[in-house]
Amino acid sequence: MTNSDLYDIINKFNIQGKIGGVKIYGSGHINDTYLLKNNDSSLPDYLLQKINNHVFKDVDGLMLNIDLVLRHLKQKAQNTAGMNAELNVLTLVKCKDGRLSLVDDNGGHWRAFHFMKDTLSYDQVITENQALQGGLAFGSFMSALADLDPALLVQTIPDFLNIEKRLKDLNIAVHADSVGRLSSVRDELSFLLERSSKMMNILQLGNTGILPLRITHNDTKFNNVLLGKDDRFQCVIDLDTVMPGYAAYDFGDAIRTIINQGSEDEKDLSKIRLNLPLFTAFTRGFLSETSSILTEQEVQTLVEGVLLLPYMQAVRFLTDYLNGDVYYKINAEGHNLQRTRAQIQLVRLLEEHAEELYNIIQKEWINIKNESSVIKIV
Ligand code: ADP
Ligand code: GN1
Ligand code: MG
Repeated sequence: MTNSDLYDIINKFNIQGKIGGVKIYGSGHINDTYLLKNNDSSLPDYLLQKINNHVFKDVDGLMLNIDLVLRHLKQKAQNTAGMNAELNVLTLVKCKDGRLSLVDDNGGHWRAFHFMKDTLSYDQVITENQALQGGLAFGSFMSALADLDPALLVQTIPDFLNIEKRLKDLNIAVHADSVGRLSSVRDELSFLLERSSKMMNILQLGNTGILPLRITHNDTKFNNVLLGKDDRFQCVIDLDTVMPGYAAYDFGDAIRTIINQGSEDEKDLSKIRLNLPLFTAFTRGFLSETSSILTEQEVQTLVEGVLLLPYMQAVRFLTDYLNGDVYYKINAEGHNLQRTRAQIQLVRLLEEHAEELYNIIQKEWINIKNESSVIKIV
């Protein structure tokens, strides 16, 4: 994509001022992101994104979801002390023709947001405060959407976190073995298949109505929260997968990136270690923001989400590896296998510590419930 192509696209958005510089931005695996620097520093910078329409087939539906969710969140922020609709909720920039996204001459789909000044996102969590802030961010996001009907949102990727469907896709990839990689992944495959039935529990509890379907983010890795001054959480981003889901999905996917001392694709598996203080801090933040909406059953299943989400990620990475790397961006041959191995190692450690994690969640939950009942009595 040349700079002149990019400027043709930029000029079709309702952008204030003049854009003086464009740079590739972020570390996402799906979309392409650009930071647009405004020549006038009193006007906003912008974030332009090319939406991956091989992954998101219904871009119009996706943009309507995002617009609806942002309008709901902005209204909530306006009515909440200490919140600011401009700073704490993403602002979508429409096209000059009033549409939410545009299609370029090559069929590429584009959208733009205000760039949140003086914020950072982290691929890796360092401090307990950051983990706490992540919990507050994703917890308040879920709470603020608890009164919006999930049926109003389209499924931007059908069965996105449906583990039964993900295992079927893995099975198809195994049988096709389209690029001849199956013989090199026998150990990883056995590890995943041995656990398949036990990983169905959340889905089954959801299907029988024991777990409520709510609006969830579904991609709560830690770099999808922007932190501002003093690492205070400012804003939840990356809303492409906001759709109906279960609370344990958001809790589990956030913990996947927060508790792991190594990176998501760590090559040296000995570097994958659990950081329990970070887990506790995130749990505290998340539960304190969701204590008035979560049911006891949801709290009971949070630890299962912690096991399920890295497991599902391993299933998805391995499927993509077997399919010849057609879904996630990769930086080298074998990257998806390396990611699979790192997630499997994480699942191993999480299984060993599952009881401890469950006890931490229970302890935090009881403390928060006690605190809120004391406040009510007072
Ligand atoms: P992806 O789907 O590729 O992960 P994101 O929407 O998460 O795309 O954006 C990629 C990165 O760009 C984020 O991790 C964050 O660092 C940055 N970013 C995204 N939106 C904004 C924004 N509105 N303001 C500032 N930074 C942003
Ligand atoms: C992708 O776009 P990004 O990098 O935030 C993926 C998530 C995975 C994540 C793993 C639409 O998220 O589901 O959890 O990679 N998004 C999609 O890092 O598949
Ligand atoms: Mg992202």
